[in-house]
Amino acid sequence: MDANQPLELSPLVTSDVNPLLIEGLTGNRVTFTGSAAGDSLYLRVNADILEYSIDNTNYTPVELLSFSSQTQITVNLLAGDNSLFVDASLIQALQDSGGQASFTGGADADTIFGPGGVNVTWNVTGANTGNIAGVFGFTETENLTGRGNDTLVGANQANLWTLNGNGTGTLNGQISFNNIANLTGGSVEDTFIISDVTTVNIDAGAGADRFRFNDGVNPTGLITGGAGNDFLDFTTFPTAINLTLNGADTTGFNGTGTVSFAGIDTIVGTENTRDTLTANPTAFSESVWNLDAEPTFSDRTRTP
Ligand SMILES: [Ca+2]
Ligand SMILES: [Ca+2]
Ligand SMILES: [Ca+2]
Repeated sequence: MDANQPLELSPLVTSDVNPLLIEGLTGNRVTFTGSAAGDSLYLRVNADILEYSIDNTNYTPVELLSFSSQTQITVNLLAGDNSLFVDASLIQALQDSGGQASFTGGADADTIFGPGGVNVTWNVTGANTGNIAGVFGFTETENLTGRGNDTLVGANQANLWTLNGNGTGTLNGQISFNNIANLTGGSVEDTFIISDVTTVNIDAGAGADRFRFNDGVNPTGLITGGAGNDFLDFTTFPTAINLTLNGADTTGFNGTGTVSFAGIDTIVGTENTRDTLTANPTAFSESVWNLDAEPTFSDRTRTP
């Protein structure tokens, strides 16, 4: 959906997507209310004044509103496939002032487009709920689109992540995300199913986390298991893998090869008999291989 989307609609429809209401405006509060159809709203701050637009071309200042710790900007776009575009200048103004903003997508599929020019953290705290950088909350939101080197953080619950493109995927089947460079799991089990080529850095956080590689690999992104017994699982990977263990710390082994990884404790190979696992001879003073039915490697401190 591009910035000019409302202009592509026929004139008959345009009048129905424009009735954006500005309500409850005081010195520190304002509410934007959309229509029952799909609405687009662009928010930015220019010279300390909040400005809004429906087409990213014509902006209207909200001069009565000033930024302080009391500031509350509420956006409720009601039903329809809504799009909210949050400029970096607004995130900055909220962070500087201690003010807050919130977005309610309403029914249907709603998208937040994050700020460009800065790297922000998107925190998902529940079903279709979370915040950007702790200052811009959202609920009833189905799609998150990052810009730049953004990070998406899952809640401290069992999470299921699917990656089906570069920086693109879903979280718990509820939120889809695009153009996200870094994913951070919660404190318990996160499962990442990687089904396309990605270059995302993934830190699964604490808990017993699993990275399952289907058709996809992560050629330049780093896979970090963190604390807990974390799995690299190539059971359904279509070709042989080659991995080299380069070291270990208290969170597990790190290495390179088909994927680059750290904090990993268990590796499950493919069905292919040509998988290789190599221990970098300069990395370990002791290498103990136990080649029984469930082979193990140990440097006598950690066993994957
Ligand atoms: Ca709407
Ligand atoms: Ca985790
Ligand atoms: Ca680990």
